[in-house]
Amino acid sequence: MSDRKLKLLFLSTSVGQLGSGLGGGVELTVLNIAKELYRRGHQIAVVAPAGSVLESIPVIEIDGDLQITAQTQDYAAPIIMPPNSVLGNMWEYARKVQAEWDIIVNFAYDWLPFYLTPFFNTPIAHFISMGSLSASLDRAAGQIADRFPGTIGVYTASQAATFAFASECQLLGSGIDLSLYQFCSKPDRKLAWLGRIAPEKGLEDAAAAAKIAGIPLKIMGKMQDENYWQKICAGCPDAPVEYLGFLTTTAMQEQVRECLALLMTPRWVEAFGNVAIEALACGVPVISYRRGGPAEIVRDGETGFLVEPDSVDELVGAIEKIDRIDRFACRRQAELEYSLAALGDRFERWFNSILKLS
Ligand code: HBI
Repeated sequence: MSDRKLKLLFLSTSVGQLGSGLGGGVELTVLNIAKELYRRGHQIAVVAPAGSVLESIPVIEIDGDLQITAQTQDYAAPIIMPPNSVLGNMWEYARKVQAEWDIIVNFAYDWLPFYLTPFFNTPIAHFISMGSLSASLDRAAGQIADRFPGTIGVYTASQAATFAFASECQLLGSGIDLSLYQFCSKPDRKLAWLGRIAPEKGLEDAAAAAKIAGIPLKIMGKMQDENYWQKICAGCPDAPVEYLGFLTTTAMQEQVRECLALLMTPRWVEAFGNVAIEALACGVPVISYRRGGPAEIVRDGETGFLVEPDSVDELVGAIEKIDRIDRFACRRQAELEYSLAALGDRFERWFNSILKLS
């Protein structure tokens, strides 16, 4: 594989500042890939909405109105561009500086970056961070998949399968900085749930399962939909649930590592489920609906359990037999499959193939 050092311009998600949690899993993905490729000697800069922070990685902050989140729109809804679109401003910046970079890497789940691609001279790689949600985006991305083969990357096969251009997608998986997650062999009697508090994440099922199992549930993540949260509390008043807020990775893993298991209750095809590998890295088994990314991550019966989607009873059944899982096997899977080194290799290989380097 070529060891040429590349100049990579990342364009971040358009729905929130990096560090706000509004960008969900893609924030962690952008941070981890930028950190790992920077460590390998590539030149990186990240273009993101003003107010973004990304540890030691240079961020070019762009003003403007945030984009509406795609998952709150109907599939056939027209694309809405706010008056002073931060997404438009980010791509105007990229157009101006494109000659200084080898590749532009798009992390926004939006129609505009795909539409603009043929107007650029510098190659553009698109990392799609969710399954199919928008007819307009699907069409524009399909045209790019045909015209620029190999330039679309995704997390998982089940995510790719939601698109007509599935066979054109590069499967890149994910990865985390394992040194940030401390293994715990002796958990307390509590469960964890991690993620944006929003309907597509199915939190109500985790609360119901915790109530039936009679085990406290610690909830962490960005409070994206307050009404949804209030409805869960009202619907399950005496569930043993506690919302701990949107924590830093260090603080989050201090809570998660002490848990019996992480519950994952996705209503949609979760593109990956970074929270699953964060739990495994702490030695925490994952109990998840057999749906989307988590179904490709969890080794059923070995590093957790996969259950019938939307079945609270099967979540409870898995909770009751969780001590059959060896917590060392969970940590080992994270080390084998989800290290930053493995992630960096996959992304370097992808960029080199786009630049037709060996
Ligand atoms: N919606 N329009 C839009 N653009 C994004 O970049 C976007 C989104 N919804 C969710 C999201 N990004 C991220 O939370 C996921 O990609 C992880």
